[in-house]
Amino acid sequence: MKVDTSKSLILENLAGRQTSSVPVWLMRQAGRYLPEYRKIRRNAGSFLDLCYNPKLAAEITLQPIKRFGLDAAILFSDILVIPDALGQQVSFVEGLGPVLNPLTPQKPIPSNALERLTNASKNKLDSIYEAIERVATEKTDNCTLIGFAGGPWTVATYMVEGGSSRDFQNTRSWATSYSKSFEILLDVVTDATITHLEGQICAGVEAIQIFESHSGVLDGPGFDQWVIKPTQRIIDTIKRKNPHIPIIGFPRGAAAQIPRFISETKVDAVSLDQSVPLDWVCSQIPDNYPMQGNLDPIYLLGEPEKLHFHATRILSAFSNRPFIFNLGHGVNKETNPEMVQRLIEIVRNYNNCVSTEI
Ligand code: 1CP
Repeated sequence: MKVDTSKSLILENLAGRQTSSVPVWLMRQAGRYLPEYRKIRRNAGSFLDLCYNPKLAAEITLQPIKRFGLDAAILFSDILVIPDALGQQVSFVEGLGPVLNPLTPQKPIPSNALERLTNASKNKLDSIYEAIERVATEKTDNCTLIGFAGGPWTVATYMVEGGSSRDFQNTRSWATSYSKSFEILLDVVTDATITHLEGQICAGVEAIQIFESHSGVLDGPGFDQWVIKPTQRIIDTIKRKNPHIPIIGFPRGAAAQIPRFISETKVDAVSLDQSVPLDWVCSQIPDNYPMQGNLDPIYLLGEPEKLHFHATRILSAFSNRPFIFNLGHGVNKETNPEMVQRLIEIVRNYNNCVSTEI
């Protein structure tokens, strides 16, 4: 049965209750494709300075809500605040992306890294919680505030590669050749992630997404050990204290491992990247299990007719289950905001057509 609610469509769907309107938000909905973001960014110093500025981070979080009226606001921040908080300095270089001084099996994470979380870097994380408090007081009830963290595997790839990577060779090689010391690193990142997510919940986020963006490079046993196991620990720990906060997993590239990811981690919903075939996933996952995704963001760069065709294809594939419309990955920085506006209208018009049919 589809329910109507004046409150959060996102929270209803995450609770497994399909709503007559499909809610929509977009990964990386706040960011460089928006002129109002670029304006703030130009004057703000470094990217991390911006993440740690509560007033500006709150303002950027709300920019796409003000412009498009989306159903969720995702906190403006980054998954790499965790290595930064653990004392591994992170910087963002124009045209290159994140740069870190890489860890190696010979130069692993310092044994006191977790203590840093409670010392020097505490103020930085506190500034993120202050941004959440600001957004929580400004937003309306029907706009759900989503907090997030990277999956420990994905965060560890940046800590070991020293930045973005194509094949993650150093991380995979450390994980397979020196699995004990790699496990220590993942444990530290997992603990820090739990602390950070709990801080976000205390400050007022209403749902959480775990971005495991680089999970697709692991084989079956690697996926079990380095993705499923730490995610299980995060979810078990968070749920013990906060059973009411839904958690969305985004195991990008996990393909056929998605059903196992769901059943073993007990994540409340999954976000699907664009490579997942919809008929296959719908046949594998129970009808009342909430899913999110999976439009290829590339359609936002192309012809409006194609955007309409593919958005409608996805809406119709998920028309009989709890579903949150989203992209398969983040909005590209070259995207024209008018195309985002069109996409949201496509979802809203589809909702209206379906409800007049009933
Ligand atoms: O110069 C700039 O303005 C920085 C661009 C930027 C922005 C806007 C980066 C650098 N991060 C962000 C924000 C961000 N990052 C959000 C904000 C909320 C939103 O609107 O969605 C989120 C959720 C993230 C998460 C994130 N950061 C991920 C996971 C999602 C994904 O895209 O796979 C990853 C992998 C990162 C690392 C990162 N941050 C930024 C860059 C350039 C990178 C490297 C990406 C790569 O390795 O390809």
